[in-house]
Amino acid sequence: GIFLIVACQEKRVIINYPTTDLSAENMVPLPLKITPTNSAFGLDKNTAIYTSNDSGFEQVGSFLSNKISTKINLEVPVNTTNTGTSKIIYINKTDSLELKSKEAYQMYITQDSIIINAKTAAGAFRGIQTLRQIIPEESNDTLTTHKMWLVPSGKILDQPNYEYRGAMLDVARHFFSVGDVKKYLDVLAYYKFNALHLHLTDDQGWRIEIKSWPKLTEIGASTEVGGGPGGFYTQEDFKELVRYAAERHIMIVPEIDMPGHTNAATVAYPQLNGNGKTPKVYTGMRVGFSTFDTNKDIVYAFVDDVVREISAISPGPYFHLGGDESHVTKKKDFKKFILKVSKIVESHGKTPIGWDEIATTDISSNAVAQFWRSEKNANLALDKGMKIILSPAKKAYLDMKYDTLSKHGLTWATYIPVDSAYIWTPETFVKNLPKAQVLGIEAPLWSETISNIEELEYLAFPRIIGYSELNWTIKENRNWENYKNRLANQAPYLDRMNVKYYPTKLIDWK
Ligand code: TNX
Repeated sequence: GIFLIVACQEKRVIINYPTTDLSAENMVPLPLKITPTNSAFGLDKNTAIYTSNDSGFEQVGSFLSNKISTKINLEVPVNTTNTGTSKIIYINKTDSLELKSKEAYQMYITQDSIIINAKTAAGAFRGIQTLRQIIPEESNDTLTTHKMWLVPSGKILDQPNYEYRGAMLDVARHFFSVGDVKKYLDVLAYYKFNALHLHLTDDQGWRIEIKSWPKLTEIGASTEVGGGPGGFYTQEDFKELVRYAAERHIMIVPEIDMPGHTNAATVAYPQLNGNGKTPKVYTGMRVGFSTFDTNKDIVYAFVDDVVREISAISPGPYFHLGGDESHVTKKKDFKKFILKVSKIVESHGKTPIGWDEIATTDISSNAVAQFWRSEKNANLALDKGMKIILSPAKKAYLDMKYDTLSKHGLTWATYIPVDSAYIWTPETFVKNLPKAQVLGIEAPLWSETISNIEELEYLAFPRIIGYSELNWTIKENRNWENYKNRLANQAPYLDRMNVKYYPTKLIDWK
């Protein structure tokens, strides 16, 4: 609009920019369509950001300004009334027909301006991640006397391959602080993820305050795998994580794993226990030994309280009820429990998600099955018309070791080196997979073998960056050789973020 006109009337020196190639930039995930025009936008002290008059778009503008400042130490004002600026980055809300999804965006980069068009603030937010990636680390213009960062010109049209692009973090086996999770969220946002699933409870710990059942955290949060101190999020902590994630257009998906994986809950409240043994604190790594008593009313009253309290502080559409590895729950009890709990979840306004075992029950087709191990269960879910999330352990488990030398991780599914994590086709991974029934890929990070942020980063990075591309970039545009080079060039960003990624020899790190 108006700022564009002002900028164009501004007298400016015509600079002969070097020839550039926007399509050769190291963008991850790779955008849908890139059309280079071989010139450049010179980002400098005369640049200002303007946004549509919409609070979501204004927030995106401020976010971009902050990130430019931390990357290249340049202050770019947002929606300033000072007319001394001659170049603009415009973040614009529009209904262009070319934008096919809420998260789609267009970016037009010319000598005078960068215009990012999106239907929603989420789309604009995805767009500014791309822009962050193509701003050079160092001032690289030799023709001006002041510092200038040349952004290659051209047009980008971009949209996600899948609507749900997730990471999961197990904070139950080992607890991770609010600060750790925020750091993870920062990097997930840069690679266009939009969901963080928190595995909040398991045999070893209960990690979220429930006001109506206080012993869950007073007793159930007191330890973790290996006997360390454990920990938990207060509801205020959780709200802060939700807020921080929302600022990055990422939804938090809370998981309370049941009826198995419930030892910590039953240590706090033995009346919930259904395995016939006296519950004791557990700090080992076995699975499948615990269960709620699925025949007691008190258990369903408990679940209702827990789901209500968490749903009240989770604005996202989903609630994950677990359902995996309930090896000591009778089959018929498991079926009854999952059905009842899924109805409780729906009664609190949320769509249930569960691990693929839930497809063996009569759960409604509105529920989502997370395929982790059983292709048979995945097919059951698809036959019922359920949507699925793809987390196949052999390809997408971040807790699998890279190779025999890995310092952390498990091996039960396989080894997953960085190339193997990228080279697979989620679109055809399950037989007869209708694309419309796939929400997207989620990469789980189970934490039996990791107890701090550095160890988390060792397993998550760089593999999770590959999942961002499988999730965002269409199959036809994905290619390992090409990705490999773009991944190598993520090193300066990861270093700046102090992310201790595993420096695999498969990549020629820059
Ligand atoms: C299986 S994946 C589990 C988790 C473990 C993980 C370790 C799933 C739904 N259940 O309880 O942490 O393996 O890789």
